[in-house]
Amino acid sequence: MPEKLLIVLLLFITVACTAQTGQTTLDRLRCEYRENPLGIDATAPRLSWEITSNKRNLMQQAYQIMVASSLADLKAGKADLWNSGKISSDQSLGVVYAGKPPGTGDACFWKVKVWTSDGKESAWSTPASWSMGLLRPSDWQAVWIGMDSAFAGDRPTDTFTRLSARYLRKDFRLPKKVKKATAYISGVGLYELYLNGTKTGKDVLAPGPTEYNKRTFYNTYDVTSQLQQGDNAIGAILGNGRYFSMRGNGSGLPPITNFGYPKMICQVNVIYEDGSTEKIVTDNSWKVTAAGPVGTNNEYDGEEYDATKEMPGWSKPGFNAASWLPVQLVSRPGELLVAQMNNNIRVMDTVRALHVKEVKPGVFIYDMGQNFVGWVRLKVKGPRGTQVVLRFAERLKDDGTLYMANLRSAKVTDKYTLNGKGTEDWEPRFTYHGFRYVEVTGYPGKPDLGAVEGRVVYDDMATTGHFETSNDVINQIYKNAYRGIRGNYRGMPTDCPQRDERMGWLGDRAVGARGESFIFGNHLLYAKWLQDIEDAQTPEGSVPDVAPSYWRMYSDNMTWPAAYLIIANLMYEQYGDDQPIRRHYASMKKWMAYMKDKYMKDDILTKDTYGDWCMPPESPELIHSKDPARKTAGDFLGTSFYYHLLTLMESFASITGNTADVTTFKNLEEKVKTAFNKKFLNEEGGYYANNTPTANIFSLAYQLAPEDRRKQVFQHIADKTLNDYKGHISTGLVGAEWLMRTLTSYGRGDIAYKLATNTTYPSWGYMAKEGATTIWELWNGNTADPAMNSGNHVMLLGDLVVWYYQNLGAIQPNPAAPGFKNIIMKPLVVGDLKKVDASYHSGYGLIRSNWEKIDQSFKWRVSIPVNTRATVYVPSKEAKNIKEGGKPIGDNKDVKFLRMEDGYAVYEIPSGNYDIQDDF
Ligand code: RAM
Repeated sequence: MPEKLLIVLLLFITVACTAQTGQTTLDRLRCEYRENPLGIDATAPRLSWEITSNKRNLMQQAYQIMVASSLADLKAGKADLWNSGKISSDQSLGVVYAGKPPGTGDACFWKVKVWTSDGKESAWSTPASWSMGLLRPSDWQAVWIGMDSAFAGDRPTDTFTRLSARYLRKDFRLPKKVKKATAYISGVGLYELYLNGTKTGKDVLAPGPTEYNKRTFYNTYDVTSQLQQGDNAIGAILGNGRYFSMRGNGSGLPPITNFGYPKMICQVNVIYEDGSTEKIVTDNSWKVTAAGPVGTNNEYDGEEYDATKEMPGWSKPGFNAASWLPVQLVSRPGELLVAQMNNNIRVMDTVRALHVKEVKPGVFIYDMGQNFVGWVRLKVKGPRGTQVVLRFAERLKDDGTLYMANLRSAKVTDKYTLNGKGTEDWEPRFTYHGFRYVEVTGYPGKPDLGAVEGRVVYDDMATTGHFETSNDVINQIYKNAYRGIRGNYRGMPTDCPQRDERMGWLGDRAVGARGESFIFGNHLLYAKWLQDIEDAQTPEGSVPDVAPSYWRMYSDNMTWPAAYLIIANLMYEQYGDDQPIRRHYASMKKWMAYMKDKYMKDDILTKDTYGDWCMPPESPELIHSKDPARKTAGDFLGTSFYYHLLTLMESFASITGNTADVTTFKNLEEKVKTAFNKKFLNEEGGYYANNTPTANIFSLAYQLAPEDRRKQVFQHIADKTLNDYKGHISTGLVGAEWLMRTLTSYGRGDIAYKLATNTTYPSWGYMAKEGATTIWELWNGNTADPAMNSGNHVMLLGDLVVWYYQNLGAIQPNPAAPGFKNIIMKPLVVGDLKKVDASYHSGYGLIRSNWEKIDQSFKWRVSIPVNTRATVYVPSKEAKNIKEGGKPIGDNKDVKFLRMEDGYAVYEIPSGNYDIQDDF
């Protein structure tokens, strides 16, 4: 067919289809908030879709879902699993599957169509799918295998533990043609699966880390294309990850739980073309060796790889494994082996070095241009047996060599021994580093710039947010935040990625998670982490400060474990997902009761461990302030947090239908509030505790202060910040949780803007000015003692990113209609800020807010996804000059004027794109 004719034909088809669907399309079908997930174990999974349209004012009025066990059936309109019929509902997020319960391993194909408020019926969506995992323990014919002892060269009990990777393998025959093959695998600490010589999937550092003695994850992969009729081989490499401890006794660190030697379980379910089936399972016919090239691997200390020990063909059929040992059948790690519902980590980005310098003979330092997390890929050519050593650091010393002091005992050293055959490309598997600079020694000759390439690894999740303003300081800080946040996702949110710590500290995320959730689709990671927290709860009810509890820190603190409730609430508000609240309600309630019984005295919660952690200290070398005037009392923090959590529990109780609890929580709230005000409100001065901004912030943010006192209390925050702290931040991570939003909601967005754009100490801008490309652990990270001074922490961000999106960007979920079903859009037009371009991809679609202030006019382009509405605050003295699409806004029938409020004209607008302008 001539090309022109084809184009005309395609155009005709497109026009015809568009006409039929009214330019409304269904897109991004998700099951359990993932795209075509494999091996899920939710038997009533939640289905979601997005509707896009070029029409305004469009709501979904009904939907129909069809689910079939084969794609052909679904396409033919047969739904043997579920045909929901036409359901009148505007729900398009998290619709619970209500068909026939799918069985173990079953594939489910689904499609959806909707009826919209313009009276139209959409076409069916493109089909999507999911598959079930192994639902019952009896579906596992595979057993756990490994070797419960050390191999030659291992030093499992040293302070710096060393344990080589274990290679496991087996040959097998598949007598017939394979139609479909699915691998279910878990290997702890970490595994890589190989079939017939190739690695399965793109995941790295899999599976996700868990409270192993309770729960272990398995992953599911479609391996059909990796198998063949006839001879096959399966193999796996097991690394230590967080299962086999990175440190033994005597490290001076809190002891890291050692769960034991690496082990795995794997089952490949094969379906032949003729319908018969077969299972390839881990059992005692497998063999194991630790004599392969991947030697010791330790997340703190690095990985060693000896290419002279490579075993060509080890995961291909027919390999001679005579020197390998038979595996042992070993005990399972914990009670539960469950499907991992959050994505694994992947290589998400690559970074090229800016320059390389030979700082001493044979010592080459690469500057990667940014602090990031992952590793480097090494390219090298040279004689067999040559060893190249790579070390990593965040900073350099004055002489240009690596500054390692703040990494504490972490050795962060990768070693590669060449096999000498041509150009060799290598990257590690079972370690990761947090670094900007790479030191290369032992390299044969002079390495060129391309000899190392940065590999950025973090949990596979979408970047959902975009944020840019006319202010360079804010833009730079945003980039630093973005890098720091992604770098601290390691299947759990870690505090830091570089030193001998890297733990899932709860407090760091109590507020951070909310800001992060604008930038990254972190829903499933945090849902997973809430489970880690519950798994780490003691039978008595104590919740640790670190989860998974690899460091057993049960200090019975109030402010760190508060993250458990705060993040469950965030999942609800940001993603419209109430499952975490439902799942964890009982455990949260138990924790609240535990803390009350143990630490509440006269309605004051007396316990606190960390204070307002890492507030700016009085002198540059200090880690923590010693000045009592800067510190906020522990019982103040404990009680204000306890009160806030009671209000969350009250709302969780009504969400979950625990109506009796609503009153109980409410009554206790009243008592705590009374005691709090009695103890901490200075009646005369009108401030709280010792009048730190942190103390006053919480009494306002948590609505503890009596209404008639609030203005006065707020004045103290403003005065102290402007006078005592010369317009600078005075809080640590706790106070920062509500700082920017409190300043803004009390009418001093200008002070918030000052803090956000400062470049003098202490400020986020100061970090950037001093060369930071991430966020520091300490405000004085460039001068403080290296004993606790990471260059890549996110906790001090506080609510800055929330403020960027919600206030500057004007994209805020309305908790009354969670998941951005209703969006509050109230831009803070402040200081010399001329422009903000923010967008956020919500579960309903892309929300955009792009404003610009030019002289006497305010221009605002807004996009509201189909099936949502927004309450829009247009900065205006009087509404009369406001236009939309060049015409008076009042002419627009889709826009409803609600009221004037505090210098804003407030409208309700339905879905669509709007061009708003106010000339004042
Ligand atoms: C340090 C880190 C971490 C913090 C704890 C209390 O280990 O700064 O982020 O949460 O202390």
